[in-house]
Amino acid sequence: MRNLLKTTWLVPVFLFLLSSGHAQGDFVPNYDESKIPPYALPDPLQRTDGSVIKSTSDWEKRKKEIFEYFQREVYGISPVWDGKMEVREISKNESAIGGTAIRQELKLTLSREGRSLDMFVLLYLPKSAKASPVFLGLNFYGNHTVTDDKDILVTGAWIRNNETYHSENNRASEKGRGLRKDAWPVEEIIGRGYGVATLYYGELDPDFDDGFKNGVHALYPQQRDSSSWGSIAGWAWGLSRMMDYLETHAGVDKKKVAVLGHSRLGKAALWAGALDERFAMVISNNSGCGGAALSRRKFGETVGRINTAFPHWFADRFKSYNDRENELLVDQHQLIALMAPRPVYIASGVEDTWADPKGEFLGGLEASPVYGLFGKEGMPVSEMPAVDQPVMGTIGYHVRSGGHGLTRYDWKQYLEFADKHWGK
Ligand code: GTR
Repeated sequence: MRNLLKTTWLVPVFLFLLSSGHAQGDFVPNYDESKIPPYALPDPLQRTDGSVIKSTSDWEKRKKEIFEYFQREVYGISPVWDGKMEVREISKNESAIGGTAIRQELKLTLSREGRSLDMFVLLYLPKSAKASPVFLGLNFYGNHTVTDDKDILVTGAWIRNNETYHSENNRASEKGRGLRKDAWPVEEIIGRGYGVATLYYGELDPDFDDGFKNGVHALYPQQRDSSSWGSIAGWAWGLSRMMDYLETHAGVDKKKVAVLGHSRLGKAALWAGALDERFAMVISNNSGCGGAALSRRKFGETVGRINTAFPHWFADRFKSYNDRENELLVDQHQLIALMAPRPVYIASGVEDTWADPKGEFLGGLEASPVYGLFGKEGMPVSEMPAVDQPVMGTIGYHVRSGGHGLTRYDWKQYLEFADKHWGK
């Protein structure tokens, strides 16, 4: 009994480590550049039959090949939306952010074959006679965490339990209000003439392994197979539904919607950009493994590790590449290439070694030849820039000081990148 008492305290610690995805088990991450296994990257400009891509029209065929491969083997195939969306405004403030912005909360209800799903969107637009460009991104802990604004609804959606954000019994609480405002500098974004739209990602698909019974997957309860959509594809698919709505909004410049995400949501933003070309700009913040970082480097988090810690994120087939990255016919630079010729920004944190900053940089660099095909400069440098020295071609990149997170510094670069490409 004494022995039992001595060790039972380990159980919650173990469960915590498991849920945070960093439980190591037998897995020892490599953080040593000299121990990266030898690898050859698949060439984005060569088709699987060996033919070389020389024109943008050839690229369309290659792009389809790459996209379908990612869909089938990595993220999973998501359905073409064939349901109905009902929009209800649940609040409007014509004088938000000191009178400079219009704030709306909208409930988008998706329904299909007698099933439905609610999405609560928070939207800030600058008060302006013109339609505004918008940054669209999912948030981690609910819309009420994004700003101090007392009026924002705390929805009853399933949420991860988390002491910092005051969620208990898998429900968010009032106490979480404003706790993520540093990651969402709304006032600055509005001040620069941009709007911002966000939604809690767990409303699209709660982030746990439930056999794909809830969230957007429940709208399509048909039999699943090993290539069906995982959670990342579900979050990306939800971003497209938000875009369906934004396109109808007179205050939104639908040709200038940037999709942005941090970490697992950075992976989702990249996949959303690949799935949906209405996203005119794509921003990946610290997206790491399964995002911008090259899988073949096996630096920090690996394919095997991510599929073990998060078995619900990708298509089941992706698990067959655990520890067999070289057998994939793609690597993540080709995901970035799918955005071409649209501007894409990749950001790393120098201490965020789990996400492999260098691998994220190389993901962008190796996508650059495809931008070249369009007469555009992809990554404007061939060596990884120094810390806090952003570079901005049609592909932008920075590695900032500090670790994993979406910071004001990151936003500052995104605003500048958008100004640069959208002519402000
Ligand atoms: C980690 C996971 C990463 C990253 C991160 C996050 O635990 O291993 O791939 O997505 O979570 O989303 O914060």
